[in-house]
Amino acid sequence: MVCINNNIIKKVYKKIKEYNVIVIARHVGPDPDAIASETALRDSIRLTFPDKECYAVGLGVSKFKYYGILDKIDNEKYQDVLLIALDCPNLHRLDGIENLKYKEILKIDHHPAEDIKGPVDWTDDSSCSTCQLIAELILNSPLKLDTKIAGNLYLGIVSDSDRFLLSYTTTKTFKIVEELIKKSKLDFTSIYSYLYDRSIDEVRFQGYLALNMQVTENGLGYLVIPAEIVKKYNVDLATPSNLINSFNYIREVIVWTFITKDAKNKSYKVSIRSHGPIINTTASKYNGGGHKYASGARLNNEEEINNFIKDLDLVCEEYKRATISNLD
Ligand SMILES: [Mn+2]
Repeated sequence: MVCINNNIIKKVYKKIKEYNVIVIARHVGPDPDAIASETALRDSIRLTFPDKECYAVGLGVSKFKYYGILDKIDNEKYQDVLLIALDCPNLHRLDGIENLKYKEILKIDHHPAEDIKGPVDWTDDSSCSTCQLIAELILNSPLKLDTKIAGNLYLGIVSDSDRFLLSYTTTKTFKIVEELIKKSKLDFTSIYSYLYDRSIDEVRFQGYLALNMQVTENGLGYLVIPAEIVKKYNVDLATPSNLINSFNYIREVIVWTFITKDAKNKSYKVSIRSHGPIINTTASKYNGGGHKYASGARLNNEEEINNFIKDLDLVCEEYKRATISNLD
């Protein structure tokens, strides 16, 4: 049976009802789940409570403009607002809240809990996405739904679960998606292009990644990508992490990572995926963190790169050894 979190949903709804001004924020460098959850929740609050002021803040990303335009507000103008943090467990990674005088913080997130802790906190790392939680909230409270809101939530769920492929996709995910589509009459197959449309430059860059990825005996796939390559293929720093899920289901690879030179910040941006070993503990040793099987990190120099690769390789080796001894 699918269990709906009615208790916390009631508390979240009550908090939203209590405030006249609500600011919704999500993590820096947003993905579709982060952007779609904030615009969907904003639009639902506006639809339900036309007299409230509700804003979704943070830097806009032009390729995500389908999900809705983000709000530019004067943060110092507002007092006593409710800040809703979505898809982000750390205060310092919330985008667009500098100098905002918020009275309380309400968090809805599917990452393991970190420093954000408000009086109402809905953290559920068994949920495939923040959009799944927002859909659960809207479907089980007086908050209103329309086709556009449902479309945003659907794409956020599809994106973060990698098309229902990742292990935190559950029967609850399907139940919520079914209800979302039924209730809104969403024509869901017509909106996939907003998620999957890409340029030939990106496809060619994916070819570069495939040709150049190193694979160790223990099943670690890794590649350090120089800034010149990113430039040569006319892609950007975010492209390797956008493409990393495409390298799942390679027989010889159990953990894979792309390490991209970030010339502007004089460091390296790291994305890691796994279909076995837990990797967020290694990520947290290198200025990062995230989910058990999908994490990110930051490296500062070549020595750190070498140590990081060695550590991950060891994680793979230990995992392989444990799996083999389980078979004995
Ligand atoms: Mn997410």
